[in-house]
Amino acid sequence: MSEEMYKKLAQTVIEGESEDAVELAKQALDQGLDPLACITHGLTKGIQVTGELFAKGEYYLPELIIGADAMKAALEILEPAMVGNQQREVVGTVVIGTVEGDLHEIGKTLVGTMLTASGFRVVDIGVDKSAEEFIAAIKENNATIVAASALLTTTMLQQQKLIDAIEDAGLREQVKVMVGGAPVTQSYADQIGADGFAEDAISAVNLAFRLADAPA
Ligand code: B1M
Repeated sequence: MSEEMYKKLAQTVIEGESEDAVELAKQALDQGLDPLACITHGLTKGIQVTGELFAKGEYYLPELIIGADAMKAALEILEPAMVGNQQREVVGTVVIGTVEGDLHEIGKTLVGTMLTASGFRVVDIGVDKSAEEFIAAIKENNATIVAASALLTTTMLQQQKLIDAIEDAGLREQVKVMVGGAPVTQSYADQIGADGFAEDAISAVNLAFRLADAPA
């Protein structure tokens, strides 16, 4: 039953059907399905197919936009169900955002939600954020971890810029830097001097616990 639901959820994203996506997300929760599994095996598969069709030239920007909108609409139903399970003390404060020049928000928001559900205080500063905006949020919230997302090969260079700016601001001892996003790799993270790389939201939570020196 769950496999069928995952496929249907993926299809709503591929077809950009926001209303159906919301309806199915509600049904999935009513049926007791795990919201994270619905996201990873359903919605994420759908947006991956959308991205592949876009790369092949079979889909254009409007299809990418309505696919992302359908995914976001379903996430609005599923994500609160994950956070609702939270029963922990605050582990640490994470400032999360997507780097300058990059408007991709879905993965960053999902990572933020999972961190919240795992007991972190998360300050989500949004998308297209400059190094200066990250630094202002780190200072304002006394954050110990900063998580920078980048989805474009061009904008991942901003992650390096952010680390350099954090060093210049004298904050490198205070804050651990984790990076992620589809084009980012462990070797790139090592190259730019990040403290960690996570390829998905679950690994991001595990990494944040390691960086916070707290038991998962
Ligand atoms: Co864009 N886009 N897009 N797009 N888009 C990609 C990234 C692309 C790979 C599509 C493709 O060609 N196949 C391609 C990039 C190519 C490249 O750089 N090599 C691309 C392009 C080219 C573009 C535009 C340039 C298109 C254009 O205008 N011609 C443009 C750029 C705009 C900009 O940012 N300046 C653009 C625009 C858009 C939309 C706005 C239409 C839309 C985003 C809508 C939104 O977010 N509100 C969009 C979408 C939806 C995609 C794809 C299809 C899906 C991204 C997504 O949401 N995935 C994407 C193709 C793909 O990735 N397969 C694509 C689902 C999400 C759950 O996964 O974001 O990877 P993801 O996050 C994961 C992990 O990466 C990780 O955990 C998350 C959860 O598992 N993670 C982290 C992410 N951040 C993390 C941070 C961490 C740790 C882990 O801590 C630090």
